[in-house]
Amino acid sequence: MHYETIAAALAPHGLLARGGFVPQVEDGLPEDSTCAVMVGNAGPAKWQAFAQARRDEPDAMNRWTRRVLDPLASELGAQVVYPFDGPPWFPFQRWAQRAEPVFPSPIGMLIHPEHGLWHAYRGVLVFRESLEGLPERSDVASPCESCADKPCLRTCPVDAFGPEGYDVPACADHLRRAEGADCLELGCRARRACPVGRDMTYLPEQAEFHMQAFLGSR
Ligand code: B12
Repeated sequence: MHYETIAAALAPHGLLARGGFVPQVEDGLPEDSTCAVMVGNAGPAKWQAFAQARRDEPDAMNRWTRRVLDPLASELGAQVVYPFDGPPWFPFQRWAQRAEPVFPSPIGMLIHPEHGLWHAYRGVLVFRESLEGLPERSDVASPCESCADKPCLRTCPVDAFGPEGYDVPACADHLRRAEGADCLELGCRARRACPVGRDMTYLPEQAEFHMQAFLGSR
């Protein structure tokens, strides 16, 4: 199987092959696997595919993801593992850092040099056979290293991102109040303050969907 075949199968669904890694025993993936390919999204492309295919159901994005990736994995001869199956959660952010140049940002999410903070993961395809054409992880620095200003740490209206990590209750309480409408409807203000990958910013309806899902999960 060639990596480009996997990327081509994902593309009609607005999804990207986002590099791969060689599973180790501690990753908790099937023992006979030799290669894992991260599946994710960046910018509005996945939203556009999802909006056309979505059903009126609870947990709509995750269910759509299963409807897309379960059959695609069988066609490709792979198994699929999802970021939303848990707890315990599979360590998607750790895997992502092995697969491609993404780095922890000051607000916890991983930053990508081109997609900025406007990207996420929808699954990992796990292969028994070895793959051809797997891209090597490129060796670039985190864009946060050269960002002196760090507007992401100064924009949250309730200072949810601090040295102690992410204050989830403070963020969620704010989103439930009238003053939180901006974060709820357009997406996290700290995320929007980041200068990297501005052209990849989620669409307002996409951002609101994710913020509502976050509130609904609590
Ligand atoms: C539990 C969880 C949450 C919890 C707790 C987050 C926290 N305080 O860590 C809650 C519900 C609050 C949450 C919220 C959000 N989350 Co969340 N979440 C997860 C989940 C399911 C498990 C994380 C975990 O504990 N893993 C277990 C450990 C062992 O794995 P790990 O990879 O080594 O852990 C890393 C994280 O804990 C991370 N981390 C530490 N502090 C923070 C803070 C934040 C805000 C985030 C996002 C991550 C993070 O650092 C660790 C080392 O790399 C992951 C999916 C997954 N399976 O990884 C998504 C995930 C981390 N979330 C994600 C996102 C996008 C969000 C939201 C921004 C969603 C939104 N609204 O758009 C919000 C944040 C709210 C906001 N202000 O916008 C993305 C991050 C993508 C990226 N670019 O890095 C993930 C990977 C899901 C995905 N499908 O891609 N999330």
